[in-house]
Amino acid sequence: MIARRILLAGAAALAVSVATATAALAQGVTLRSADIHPTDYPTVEAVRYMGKLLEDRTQGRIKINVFHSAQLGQEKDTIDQTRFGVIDINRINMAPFNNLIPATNIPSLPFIFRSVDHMRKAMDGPIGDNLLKEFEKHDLIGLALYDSGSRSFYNSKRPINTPADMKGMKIRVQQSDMFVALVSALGANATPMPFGEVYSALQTGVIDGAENNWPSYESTRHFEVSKFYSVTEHSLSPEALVMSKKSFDKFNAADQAIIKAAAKESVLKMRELWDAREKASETKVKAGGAQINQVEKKPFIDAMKPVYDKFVTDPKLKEMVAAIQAVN
Ligand code: GTR
Repeated sequence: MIARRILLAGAAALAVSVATATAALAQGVTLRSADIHPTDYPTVEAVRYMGKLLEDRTQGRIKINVFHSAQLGQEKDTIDQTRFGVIDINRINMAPFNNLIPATNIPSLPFIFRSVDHMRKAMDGPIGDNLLKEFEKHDLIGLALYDSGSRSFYNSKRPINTPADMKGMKIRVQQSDMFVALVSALGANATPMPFGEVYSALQTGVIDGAENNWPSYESTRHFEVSKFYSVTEHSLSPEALVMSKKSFDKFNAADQAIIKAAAKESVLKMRELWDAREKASETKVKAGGAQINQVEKKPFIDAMKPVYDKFVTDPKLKEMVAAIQAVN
């Protein structure tokens, strides 16, 4: 009897909470999404596009508000906030996840992808899907993978032609042990630092250089204080679009499917914006005085081999590397 009453009370409470949640969702929710990039950056625009799709497909019940320009914090700090559900959606590079989720090291590895096409093919297929699933163990839903072009070194001292040119240089890296190892393998001193601190660190000489793709080198205006851009294209570390599992679980299965589909569809939009922005950024930095030099990649590839030995240790990661290499 008592048990039955408790059961009924429990069921009633559950019904109330479901009703409250449903009412809230019926009225509409605006998901908070984080990005460190400025408002016109392709990643920001792509998540806004995803929001538009959601709004259209749910008659305005689900919207996204993108807090750009690091309004919600630097990338590493926003990871925990997303896991706890304070931030609903987060667009972050793979690198700040490297220490937390071992599989994310693989697509960040130096020269793992032969080209942008190779990266897109690998990330669009089962390898990318499995990678996205890895986030779930950490209270995150992996929604999609975005392009991030290719990262190259830039510095204020001299053009880099060979790894020897980097000896002793202080190079900023993302907060990832793998990136520290990658730069150390070239004989430079790796300095992990949040993105937002790099401009003044370059300007004051705390660091000699950093590494990034064309759009980030341009949007941050790093080219003003670090004019030698050497096209090493050593990492194609993609961007991850993740959602807090706590936030995701508040939706019913139908809405969850709509969210996942909208995220996937934003990938193509992102690529269109990205390809255009890369070209525009390259032109802009050149006009702004950046000195670009091409490099022979082989010595860099050889010097970075030890990074694989250090980070590709367990069989699952080895399999992932082999699977990526096997993609044509
Ligand atoms: C950019 C990337 C950012 C961030 C940044 C960095 O290319 O889009 O998410 O990782 O690089 O170097 O910190």
